[in-house]
Amino acid sequence: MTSEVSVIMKNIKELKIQGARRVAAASAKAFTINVEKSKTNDPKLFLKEIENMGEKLISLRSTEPMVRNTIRYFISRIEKGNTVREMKKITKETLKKYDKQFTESFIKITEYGADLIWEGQTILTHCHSTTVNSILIRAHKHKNIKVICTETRPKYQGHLTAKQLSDAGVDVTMIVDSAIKHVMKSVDLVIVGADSVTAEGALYNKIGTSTIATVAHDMRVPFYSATQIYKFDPITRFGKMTDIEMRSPKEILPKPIKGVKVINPAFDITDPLYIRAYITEAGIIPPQNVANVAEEYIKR
Ligand code: RUB
Repeated sequence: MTSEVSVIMKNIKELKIQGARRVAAASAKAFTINVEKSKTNDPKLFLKEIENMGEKLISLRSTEPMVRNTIRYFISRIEKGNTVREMKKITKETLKKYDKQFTESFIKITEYGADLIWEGQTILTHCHSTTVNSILIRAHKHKNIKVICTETRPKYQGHLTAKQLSDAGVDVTMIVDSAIKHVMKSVDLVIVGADSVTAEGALYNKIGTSTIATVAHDMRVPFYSATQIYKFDPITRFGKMTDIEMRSPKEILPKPIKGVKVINPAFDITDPLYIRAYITEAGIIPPQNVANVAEEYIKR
């Protein structure tokens, strides 16, 4: 493994690279560097080597099917090569195609999401999603909007959200995560990101998302999640669930309190019942349809 790849992996693990999209893009980069640097000329050994690398990248953030889907996307194409030389060439071509889809899907989601927001509305968001921020900044260019964002304990990803929005000129207010119910009466719609979407249309996203969705539902506020189709997790079709990443207790209690146990799940699951729709590159899709649309879309 090259030092560049080790740095990328460390940064993913330590959340210096965070958010499903950025983690997937960084994993694609690490994976392709490794492919390029492989010294073996034996196709079988080469495939074994890159599969191991893929597994390592996937295991860094277990709740990220976008990484798993990305690695599969590469390996399924690379396998078609007969020699290592051919396989390396396929990897380069695949990376170009992947980057193009990655950018195009982001632009489409940004447009569709911004169109859902009306003049004068207040939007609530949670954590840091590059996709949601892009939607909010685009909406702000054409309309007067206000954004409320959570600080997002324990790692405060909401600070990054707030800073980026404020730098772009958006009117942004930060709250503690537990103030959700207090502010919901002044919210017109909720838009959060996504880490994973299941076959039933359930959403895996930053811990606290499902509480926000429940409160929004109780107070009749529409709840949307902005997601690339690539976050759909195909294993959920067969009853398997995405693992929820459990992070270090130190993120919550840097100095342990004697006798106190800590659990620190990074993500939670929002029932499809609470989700108005997913904002995707294929359009605004109700949770019930997301699996079918994803499978059709990925085949193209
Ligand atoms: C980030 C998070 C984001 C999604 C979507 O969690 O939950 O909402 O990853 O982000 P963490 P994006 O900080 O633990 O990675 O839209 O950028 O893919």
